[in-house]
Amino acid sequence: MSDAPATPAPAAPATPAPPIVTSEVRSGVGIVTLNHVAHRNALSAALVNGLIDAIAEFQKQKLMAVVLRAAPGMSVWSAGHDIRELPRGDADPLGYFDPLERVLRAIRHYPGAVIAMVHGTVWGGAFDLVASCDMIIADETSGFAITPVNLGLPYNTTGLLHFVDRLPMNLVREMFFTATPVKGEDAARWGIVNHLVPSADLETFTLALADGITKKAPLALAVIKEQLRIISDDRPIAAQTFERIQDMRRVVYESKDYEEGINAFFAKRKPVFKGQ
Ligand code: YXS
Repeated sequence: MSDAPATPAPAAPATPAPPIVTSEVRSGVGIVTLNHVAHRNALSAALVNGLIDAIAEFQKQKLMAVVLRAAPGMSVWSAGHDIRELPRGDADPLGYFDPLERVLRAIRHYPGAVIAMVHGTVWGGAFDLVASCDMIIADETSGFAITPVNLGLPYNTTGLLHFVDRLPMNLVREMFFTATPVKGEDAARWGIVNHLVPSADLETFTLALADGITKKAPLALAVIKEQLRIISDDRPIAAQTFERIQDMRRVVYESKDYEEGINAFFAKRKPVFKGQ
């Protein structure tokens, strides 16, 4: 018998990771599914680019309704901006070309209805994302938290306007100052979500709403959506005021508190903020 070492059997090819964004068309409705389970659908550049590509493809197909959802069974719809990709104090964390800002604009400019179907919790920039959709349909497992004060991050003015447009200022302040998740039933009572339905009915309800929209006049719907965007987005602001806001925000994202907020997240500990 040969004493040559047995040659190890070739390793089985690693099973490829499932795509973090999938899309399909069901009776004229575009459906995008966020599927990065390991990172709770954190809005990384890779996930956002997949989302933007899917939306662009639906626009090519002239679909009048798009549904954004998380993969079935995920208890987190999205954990918000990918904290791993946030700049560390040397740049505006929510600059114009940031992936989160790019996808918010893609949703707000889409010439049809973009509907967020929410099962599970929505955090930080993902709340801005679903709030930038035309409608939110959620179930009893949903919760919505806007969390810059947990990180020491200065939210941007465009983002603040997305919330001020939808809610009374006292509710906007409570959400931003406490970063406490607003539970589905309160989100419905506050008007954050259009409809709160039992999770067993969420998909059927949402697709039926989307299906109804696909039967309407596409040109009128696209123009009305763009008019509503212009009315809400195009607010004049004095150049000096904008420069003052940017300088105030720079002090925050260059602060030790912002660095502490990010470090604490990765160390999986509570941050200790010192106002510096
Ligand atoms: O440690 P591994 O590698 O397993 O990864 C963990 C987390 O690090 C990762 N993960 C994230 N990675 C990048 N960015 C995130 N936002 C993020 N969230 C989570 O996912 C893996 C599983 O996380 P884990 O163990 O905590 O999951 P869980 O099921 O126990 O808890 C789920 C959450 C969402 C409650 C928890 O992950 C969490 O609290 N995540 C942070 C939520 C958050 O604060 N998001 C705001 C991001 S900043 C943002 O959106 C805006 C800029 S702002 O700050 O202004 O609102």
